[in-house]
Amino acid sequence: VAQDGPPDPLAREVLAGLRSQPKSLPPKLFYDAAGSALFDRITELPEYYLTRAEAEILDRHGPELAALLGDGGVLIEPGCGSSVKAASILRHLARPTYVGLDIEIDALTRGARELRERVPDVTVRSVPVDYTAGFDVPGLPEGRRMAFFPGSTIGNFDRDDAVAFLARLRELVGADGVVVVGADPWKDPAVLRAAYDDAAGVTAEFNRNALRHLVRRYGLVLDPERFAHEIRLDADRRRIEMHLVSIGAQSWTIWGHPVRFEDRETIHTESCHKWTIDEFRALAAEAGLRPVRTFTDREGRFVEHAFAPL
Ligand code: AVI
Repeated sequence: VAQDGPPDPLAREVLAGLRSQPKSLPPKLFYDAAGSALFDRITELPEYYLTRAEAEILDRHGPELAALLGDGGVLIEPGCGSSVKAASILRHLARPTYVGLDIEIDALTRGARELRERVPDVTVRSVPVDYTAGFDVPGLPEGRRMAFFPGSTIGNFDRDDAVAFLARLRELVGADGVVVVGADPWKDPAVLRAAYDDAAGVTAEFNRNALRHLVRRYGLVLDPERFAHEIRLDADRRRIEMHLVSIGAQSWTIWGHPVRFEDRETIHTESCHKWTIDEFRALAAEAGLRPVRTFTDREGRFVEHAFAPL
């Protein structure tokens, strides 16, 4: 176990979060290889409607979204996720270009390969950047641009950060570009609760993986099993919070610093914002974006927003 202070920027962030009140950890800690595999399992859970609802929208309205970009257009995806989503737009276009931005080289390589299989006509460019730290993408090809940010990942940003991020996407696409964002609106609390606290306990494991990741990556001595998964719904702030609740009082020493937990004290690990269509449009307006098309699935559970610069 390292005793000489936090060894890298992520470790410094972790220590600061655990020594603040209330305690928190950054959600990016979920996503080591094990956490990414757990997230893939979440997207297939019966309770986690988001991925299926969005797939239905993209499948049905792919041609209309593609028409907003046009032949020869450039689709830019920060944090390239499932290539199925981008393919459902690009396969309707001639000579499209896909630009994936991701810090994980493996994700970029896999995404590029899968996309080429799905859309033979596509030109793929992979840019290894941490898109959360701002992005400057030099040498983008000519053509109209669409920034594509599906999956309700925007909901994992706090409101001000979401506005700032959308403003960056607006700049990236330029005056005649399009910004397409998937957002999950507030709905029946029982449906939301089940989506983030599934019967099989996969989301609980995903949440605990933030701690397991710390153990694996830094060799910290702590027991993830001594934390319970808890979600809190906050209707006023339109969000679900994920927490890890300490089972009993416990003390850790992290990089030479003591971290103490009272019984039932929590670590806030993630917020998932659920903005309604109007709330999300208001937020996008603050980022200088106006709605051009809005698509929902048949049951109205999920929304794909298309915006243009104001
Ligand atoms: C990645 N993100 C959109 C997921 C969400 O629904 O906010 C992360 C997640 N957290 C718990 N379940 C899934």
